[in-house]
Amino acid sequence: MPGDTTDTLGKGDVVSNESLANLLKEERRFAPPADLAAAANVTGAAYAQADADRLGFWAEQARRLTWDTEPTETLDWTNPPFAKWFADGKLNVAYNCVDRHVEAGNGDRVAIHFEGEPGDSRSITYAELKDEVSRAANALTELGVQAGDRVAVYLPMIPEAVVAMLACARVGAAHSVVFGGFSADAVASRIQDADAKLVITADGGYRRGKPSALKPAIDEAVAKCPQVEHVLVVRRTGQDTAFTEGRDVWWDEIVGRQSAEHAPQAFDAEHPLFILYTSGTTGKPKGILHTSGGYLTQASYTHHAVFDLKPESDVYWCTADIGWVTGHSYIVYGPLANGATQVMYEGTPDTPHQGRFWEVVQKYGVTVLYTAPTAIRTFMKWGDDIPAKFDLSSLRVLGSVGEPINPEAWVWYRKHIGGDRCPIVDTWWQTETGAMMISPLPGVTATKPGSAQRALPGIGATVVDDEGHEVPNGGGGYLVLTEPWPSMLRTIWGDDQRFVDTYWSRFEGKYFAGDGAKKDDDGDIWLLGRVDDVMLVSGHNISTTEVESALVSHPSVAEAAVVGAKDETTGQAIVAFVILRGSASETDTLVGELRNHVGATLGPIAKPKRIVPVQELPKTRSGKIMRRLLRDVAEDRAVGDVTTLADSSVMDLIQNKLPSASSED
Ligand code: 6R9
Repeated sequence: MPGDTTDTLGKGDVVSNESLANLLKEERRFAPPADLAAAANVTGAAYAQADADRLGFWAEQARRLTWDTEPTETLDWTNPPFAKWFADGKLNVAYNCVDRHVEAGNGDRVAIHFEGEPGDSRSITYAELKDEVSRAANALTELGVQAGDRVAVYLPMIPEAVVAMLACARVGAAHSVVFGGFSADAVASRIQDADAKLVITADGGYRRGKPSALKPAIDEAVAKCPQVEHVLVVRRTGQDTAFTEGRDVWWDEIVGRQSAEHAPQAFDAEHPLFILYTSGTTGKPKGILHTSGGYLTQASYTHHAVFDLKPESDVYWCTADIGWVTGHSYIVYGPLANGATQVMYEGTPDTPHQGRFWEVVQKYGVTVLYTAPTAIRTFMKWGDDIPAKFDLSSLRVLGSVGEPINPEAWVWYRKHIGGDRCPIVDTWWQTETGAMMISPLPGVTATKPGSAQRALPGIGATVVDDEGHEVPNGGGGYLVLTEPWPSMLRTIWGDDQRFVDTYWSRFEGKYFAGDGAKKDDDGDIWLLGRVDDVMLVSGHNISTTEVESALVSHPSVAEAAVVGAKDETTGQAIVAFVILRGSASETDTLVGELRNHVGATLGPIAKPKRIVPVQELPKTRSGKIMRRLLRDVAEDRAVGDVTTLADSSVMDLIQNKLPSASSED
C-alpha cells in the first residue's frame, strides 16, 4: 500500500518498530537519584532473588504481615486457575493495618490527614483509628453482620470509608465498595449480585463546592433489594435526609456508643476480603473477588518497594477514589499495612481553584504522590504556572496508574511536579491483579518516559503473539501474566466459568490481561491500551494509545482520544477527538497540520482520517476514556450505555460537533 511504512511483525502486532523508535528517539533515560538509590527499600538484588526462588521470595514477603498462624504452604496451584496462597495461615487484615502499629509503639503516628473539599481537615492517629475501627466493628456485630456476609459501601472520600472497610475486614465480612458517583440502578445491581445485607452510606459528600446527596440513590436502590436489613448512614454534609425507621441507623449514634475494645478474630488466608465490580466490555459487571493473606502480602510489598515508602518520614498521597481498586490497595490496605502516614482528599482538583492539589502537597509536605495520567494531562492543560506557585520540594517519588502515560505527560510530570529530581514509577496493574505487577523500582530502574518497563520481582509478565508465543524484543502483541501471583483475583463472584473464560482461555496456562503491549529492544514493556481499542487499518494493527500520544506531542493539543470507525476502503479508519490547548484555535489549517504531524511521527498509515476538536472527552469516573461511545459517534449510531460516564452531557456536546468535523480522504 503506497506510503505505508509500518513494519508488520506478525499477527497480533500492535505497533510498528519505527513508531516505537520515534517514541524513544531522544533515548531519554533517567537514572535513579543517588541518595534514593543508596537508601532504597528494595535493590536490584530482589529480581535475582525472586528469579532463583519465586515462591520462597513470596513466602518471605508474607512475613511482612503479622499472622495468627504462620503459613507453611505458599502456593497451591493444583486446580488452576483457582489459586490458594498461604492457605494454612490465619490472620486478621484489620489487625495488620491498625492494631499492630499501635502495639509497636506507633499509636501517635498520624495514619490519615483528611482534607475535606470545603477546607475542613482532621488528622487521625493509628491509636484513634484503632478505636474507631473497633467501635465500627462492634456496631456491625450489633447490626447482625457476621463473618462470611457481604456489606455494600457507598461513601464519599472521608475517613469513615476507610473505617468501614477495615471494620468489615475485622469481622470477616467482605465489603463491596461502590463508587459514590454510580446511579441507583448501578448500586442496586451490585448489591443484588453480592447479596449484601447491610449498606453503609452518608447523607452526602462535597463535590465542586457544594454538598452532593448520596442517600437518595441508596433509598432507591434498597427499595429493589429486600435482603438489605439496615442502612448505616454517616453524617457528612448535614443536609436533609429521608430516614426509614427500623432500617436506617446513623453512624455517629450507633458507632459512637460502642466500646473501643474489639478482639480481632483470625481468618483463613483465603477468607474473602472484598468484591469489587469492574465493567466488562459487554454485559453485567464482573464482581472481582479478592481474599486476605495473599492480597495483603502483595499490596504491602509493592507499596513498600515501588514507592520506597519509609513510614517514619514519608507523607504519602494517592489521589484515587476509594471506590476503585487503586483506592483499595493504595489508600487502605497497602499503606496502612505498612504503617504509613497519608493524605486523603475529598474533592476535585479544581475546587476552589486549579492549584488545590499543589496546595495540599505544600500543606502536608507530601513526599510520595500517586495519581493518574488523565489528571496529569488536565494539569498540563491548566498551565505550568499553577504548580509553580507552590512549594513542591518535599516530593521525592511520583507514581502514575490507570492508563498508558504518554511520554509528553510523563516528561511534564517529572519537570513541573517532580522538579526534575523525582523518579516516576508508571505502575501497570488491574482490579483483577489486586496490586502492582509491572513498574520501575525508584532506586533501581533507569526510567523511560512512557514505559512501565518490567515485571516486579516475583511477577511473571510477557508479550505474546496471536498463537501465544512469546515475541522477541522489538515485537508486539498481547500482555500476559505467566505465573500465579499472591494478590490475583480468585474468581468472578458467583461465576467461576466466566472467570475461566475471560482470563484463562485465550492462551493456555497464561492470564490474558486484555491489554496490547510491545517489548522494546531492551525487553522493556510498553502498554498500548485495551486490545478492544486496537484499530485495524488496511490490515495493520495500530494502537489508539500511539496515535493519541503523537497528537498530544503537538503543542496545540491538550488531550486526544482515538477510535477506529468502520470504513469501506480501509476496514477501519482512524477518527481522532482532540481537546485543543487554551491558545490554539480550531481551523482547517490546524487540523491539516495535526494530521501531518501524526503522519510524520508514526508514518502515513496512522494519519487520522478525521480530526474533531471537542471541549471534553467522555471519561469514566476513574478517568479512563470511553472509546466505545466515541466509536458510536464516529460510526453515526445512537450512543450506547452511558451509566459509567462521569458527565453524561459530554456526549451531546460531542455529537453536536460532528457535522462540522473536518475530514479528508
Ligand atoms: C489499576 C487500574 C485496568 C486497566 C489495565 C490497563 C489500564 C492501568 C496502567 C494501564 C498502561 C499503566 N492501566 N495502569 N495501562 N499503563 N500504568 O487502573 O485498574 O481500573 O481495573 O483498570 O487500566 O488497560 O488493563 P482497572
